[in-house]
Amino acid sequence: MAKRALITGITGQDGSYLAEHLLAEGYQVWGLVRGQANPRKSRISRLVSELHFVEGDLMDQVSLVSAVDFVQPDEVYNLAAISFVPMSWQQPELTTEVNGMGVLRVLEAVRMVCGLDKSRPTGGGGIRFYQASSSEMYGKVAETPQNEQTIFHPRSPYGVAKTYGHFITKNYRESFGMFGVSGILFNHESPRRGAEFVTRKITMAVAEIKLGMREKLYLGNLDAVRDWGFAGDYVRAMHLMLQQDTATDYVVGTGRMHSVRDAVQIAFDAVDLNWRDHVVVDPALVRPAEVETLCADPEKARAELGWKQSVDFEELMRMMVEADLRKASNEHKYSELMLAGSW
Ligand code: NAP
Ligand code: F7E
Repeated sequence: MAKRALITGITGQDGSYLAEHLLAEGYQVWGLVRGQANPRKSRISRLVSELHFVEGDLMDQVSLVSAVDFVQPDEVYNLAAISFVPMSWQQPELTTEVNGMGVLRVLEAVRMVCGLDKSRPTGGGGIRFYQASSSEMYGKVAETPQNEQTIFHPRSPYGVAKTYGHFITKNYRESFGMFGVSGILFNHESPRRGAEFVTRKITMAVAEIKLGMREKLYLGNLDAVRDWGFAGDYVRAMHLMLQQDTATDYVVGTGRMHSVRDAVQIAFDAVDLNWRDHVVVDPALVRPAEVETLCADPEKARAELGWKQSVDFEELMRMMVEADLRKASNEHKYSELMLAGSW
């Protein structure tokens, strides 16, 4: 019988790649969705006929228990979150509820459906659980590169909430013997990345500037350094973590550092434009407390999972520019036809 996976956050960037990967691996894939007709207007619209959906929200414990009980999954991937760091300063309480307490609620749903008793740890239960932890937990980094032992010093309400989610997953592993793992994933991007994140903001702007649709790109801290990889590669690591004999946490990243300025340079070079003619630094986009540098040490994932990335940073940025050029030129042609009255 096909294994069943339940993905929270299936409509997000990672959820869409993970759903494709698990379908290709022969899984029956269920997505937890919220809101009316949500899957039909999202990144997974073309997969809708191959997927199954169940309603639920990380803010609503009962909905999560019902969803896990209804699906009876072999594996739960908890990807749902408020994932844009600046939003966590605007709405810290909501971010903490979803990214922190939300993890506890999913773990409780799994524990209850597995029948794990709080007073009598039973050593597991049938459902394996993946938590989407983040390199933002390292924040003001204690050492470079960061590995599974590096201490956390989060710098945003997002990072603090993710740190709670990380430790409560570890605690359920230690308290109940639950097969719960956290993937500490560094930044990963793709043509499906949300438009608010810096790589996609850059590649969308480059496409529009190249097509004459706008002149300027406003950015914040160009000196920030990240370890950026391709989302399609990172979802393979999530799946591998749940196929191991023992549950343990893994860092996933490339081990390479690039600045926001490097990302800008590569993207503008891809269309033969000089970024200095177009990029404007807007101090309003600088964060209250910045994570200056991040760099993964993915040795454990390489050695134990056999995981490695297939796309390097330059290829990734060019892939995103090309995708945004195609998208913007289609929209451009469409609006020109509309203006000419011939549509
Ligand atoms: P994303 O594109 O922003 O997707 C977030 C998902 O969470 C969406 O499907 C959204 O659903 C869902 N969601 C938000 N609030 C919810 C709630 N209250 N109940 C149920 N679902 C809710 O994020 P992503 O880039 O795919 O990231 C996936 C996960 O990995 C997140 O937990 C993120 O924090 C973490 N992470 C990401 C990165 C990265 O570089 N991408 C790195 C480390 C960790 P709607 O469609 O309904 O809004
Ligand atoms: O910022 C700088 C900004 O918003 C990257 C999420 O997936 O990865 C992501 O979080 C850097 C920061 O991602 C702009 O200050 C400069 O230093 O693309 P980002 P993030 O904050 O690193 C982690 C691992 C996650 O877990 C998160 O969910 O770029 N930057 N100028 C800018 N960033 C943005 N967004 N916009 C700018 O104009």
